[in-house]
Amino acid sequence: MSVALITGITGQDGSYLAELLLKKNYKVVGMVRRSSTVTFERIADIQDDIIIEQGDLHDQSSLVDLLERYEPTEVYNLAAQSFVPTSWNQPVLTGEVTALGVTRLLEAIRQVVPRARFYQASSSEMFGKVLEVPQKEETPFYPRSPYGVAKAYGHFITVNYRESHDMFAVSGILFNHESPRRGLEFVTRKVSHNVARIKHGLQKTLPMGNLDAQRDWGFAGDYVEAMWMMLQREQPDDFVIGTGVTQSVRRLCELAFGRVGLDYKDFVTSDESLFRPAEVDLLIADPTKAKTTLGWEPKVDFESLVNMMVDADMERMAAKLKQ
Ligand code: NAP
Ligand code: F7E
Repeated sequence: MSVALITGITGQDGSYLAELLLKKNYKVVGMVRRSSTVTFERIADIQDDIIIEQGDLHDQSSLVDLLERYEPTEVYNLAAQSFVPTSWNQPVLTGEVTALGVTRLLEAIRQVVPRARFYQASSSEMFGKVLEVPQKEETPFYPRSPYGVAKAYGHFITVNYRESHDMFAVSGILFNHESPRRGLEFVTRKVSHNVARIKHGLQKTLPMGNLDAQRDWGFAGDYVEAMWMMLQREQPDDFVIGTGVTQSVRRLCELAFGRVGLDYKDFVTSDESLFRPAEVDLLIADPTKAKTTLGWEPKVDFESLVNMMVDADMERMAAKLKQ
């Protein structure tokens, strides 16, 4: 039986990946960090089908212990401090978890299960102030935040373990991907959640940052399939995963408010504090290699994604108000 260890299983991607691997009959072990309250909302439906173990990317011995006990055949490193604005306020923590945490895990794998296949959750934020449009596997990095810098470290240490120790270690350079399970602070979910609040009369305005920023947004459920596909190949390799289409935050607002019959211009206000010290203005993927070599393509387009998220938040809000 294939055994997968997922770090970050309580996050958006961890929950979708765990569901995918269960369908493929994997034994799924999810690493969670200790907290005073339970953070299993996203994995509530599958909690009885997976094994949940405590561990932390700060703590090497917890990683070694998990690998020794479960001997996973595949390890997916999805855990990270993943919110870009927080990385300016907590740059050292971001480096500890999002960068050095990757080395801790790779080193533990090298010592305990060197034949295990390793997936690193790299990010389009590494392209930052882009040096090429669209961005592909060979595009040089120019990260614009401590988060992007930490991810560039995680990317290169993964390449380095592959080349130094002959490990099956790969990096998926994923562009923004969203879902109704996205954290509330990220822009798509912030908008869908607040559209539902405004439509239900719970608030009147939505303060936003840079509406001109452009992102290549896809659906998280599609993107976890690419993670799995990358670990099934004969040779380890890195892939850019995205849709190849870019949209502005303004267009996101227009579509999301439009979905419930409202005009975003009547509600969205500008809040200087939400602008970033250094912005990533334009991201757009060239996913040709993923399509031709991996056979991966996104199934959900941007408008369907926005509709899915707004509809889910409208339902959640209606259910909450009924209680
Ligand atoms: P997310 O929802 O923020 O989930 C992050 C996960 O990491 C959570 O389960 C969190 O646990 C866990 N975590 C944080 N610090 C930890 C630590 N010290 N030790 C162990 N676990 C820790 O992120 P996501 O959107 O699912 O993204 C998954 C991964 O892909 C992340 O590495 C992210 O940086 C990367 N990525 C995401 C995107 C995207 O658009 N979503 C694009 C490219 C790359 P708690 O639940 O306890 O907080
Ligand atoms: O911002 C602009 C903001 O926070 C997107 C993470 O998953 O994807 C994500 O990083 C854009 C930025 O995601 C608001 O300035 C405007 O240009 O949703 P976001 P992100 O920073 O792109 C990458 C690939 C990752 O790897 C990360 O882990 O939206 N924006 N107004 C705003 N953003 C937020 N959050 N809130 C606003 O009010």
